[in-house]
Amino acid sequence: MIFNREYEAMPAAAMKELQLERLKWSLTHAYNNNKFYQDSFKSAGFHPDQLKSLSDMSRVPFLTKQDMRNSYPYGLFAVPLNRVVRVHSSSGTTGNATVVGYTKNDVEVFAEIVARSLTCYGVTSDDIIQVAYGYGLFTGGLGLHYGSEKLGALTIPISGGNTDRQLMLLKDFGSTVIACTPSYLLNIADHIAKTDSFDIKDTRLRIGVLGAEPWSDEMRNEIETRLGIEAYDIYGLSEVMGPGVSAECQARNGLHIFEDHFYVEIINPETGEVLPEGSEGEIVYTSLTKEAFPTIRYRSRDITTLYREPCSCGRTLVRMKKVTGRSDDMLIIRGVNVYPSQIESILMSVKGTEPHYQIYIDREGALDTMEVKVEINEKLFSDELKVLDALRSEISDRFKTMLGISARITLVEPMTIARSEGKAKRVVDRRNK
Ligand code: DLL
Repeated sequence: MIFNREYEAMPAAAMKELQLERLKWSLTHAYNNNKFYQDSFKSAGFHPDQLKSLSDMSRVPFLTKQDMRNSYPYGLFAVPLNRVVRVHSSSGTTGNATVVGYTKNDVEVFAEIVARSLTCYGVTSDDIIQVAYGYGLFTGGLGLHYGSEKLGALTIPISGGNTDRQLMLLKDFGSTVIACTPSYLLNIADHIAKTDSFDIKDTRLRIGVLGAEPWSDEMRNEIETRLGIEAYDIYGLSEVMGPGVSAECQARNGLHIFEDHFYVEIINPETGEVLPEGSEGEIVYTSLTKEAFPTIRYRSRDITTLYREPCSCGRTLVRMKKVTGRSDDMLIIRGVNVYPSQIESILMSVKGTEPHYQIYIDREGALDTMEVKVEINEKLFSDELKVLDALRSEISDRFKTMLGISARITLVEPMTIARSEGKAKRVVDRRNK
């Protein structure tokens, strides 16, 4: 099933034409109605009338997270506040938070792209969707909520946390779909394993709509095996809209980007140069239809690859590879670049480990050190010391051969590592403290 065949299965040439037409509108709208864009276009010597083809986009200046912070709270809005009906915001752990706004029409587009995403996974109006992403300023809860309603599914707005209650509703309300972060779903799976009176087989759960943080294929296997469900990826970012910028389909080969609303480019994160399709790099977004908060050439910091081979699902939309990390999350350990998701893949490929881990980076003298704490299963923990030693060396050998770095591996008891109800905090970098 395809929610909006007209756009999702549009021939590539027609999509390019549509994008060019919408880009002209979006750039002109940003330029005419927002001072930041006007100044930044002018200082780059660019006027929206100069956009004649998609390749002219490389002349448009980038928008960065810092620009957004500097414009706190409403400096990047391009409509009067009385046309804005909703705001979301990302937490400001460093500096100001970013605030994003939506008009009535933006809210409608947001709901549609989430409904399209749900349809990608095979979810229909017959489903019962337990929305366990946080409701509030985070886009996850309300984003999934309105998308689910748009699809016509029964929507349960439980929000994140209160795991006992999640289990109760899973059973009593007959939820067939759960939407939350992958780390929270694992947390729920652990809870189920500890609760004698609860058997997942007594529920109707069949699909997980998981995203908001990187998660590996190994993590997917673990979730699917433990809960007997299909786990699908949903991606998005508040600056661009929220969840539903792209979604995996049942072919499970990358995520389709809803190109009638977002124009994407891949750039070299060091130089800003646009790279040909098929190259790995930072994905840059330009909104095509957003009214309240246009995002023009926004540098997401997310690293991925785009490709256009035909997909068996029938969608013609460009696909992006699963995002395995942000360029900001990349750890440089003694000169070696490592993403937390690579560490996750290694840990999960070793038998006996649990999918809960945390990475600690320190500096001793001039040298970076890395410690990886990982939970191991209960049975192993009570095993002899030499079994644990063997496991530790197996993990540490894999780090050396696969990543080229040495790490101190600490095996810890189940339930030692803090659990999340939203995005997991995997890395504790203590180098500049
Ligand atoms: O996390 C929106 C969202 C909510 C997506 C619910 C999916 C589900 P932000 O809080 O602004 O928005 O964080 C955006 O999270 O730039 C990525 O680095 C990361 N991210 C989001 N989805 C995925 C995913 C929401 N499926 C940032 N895989 C993005 C990997 C993801 N990383």
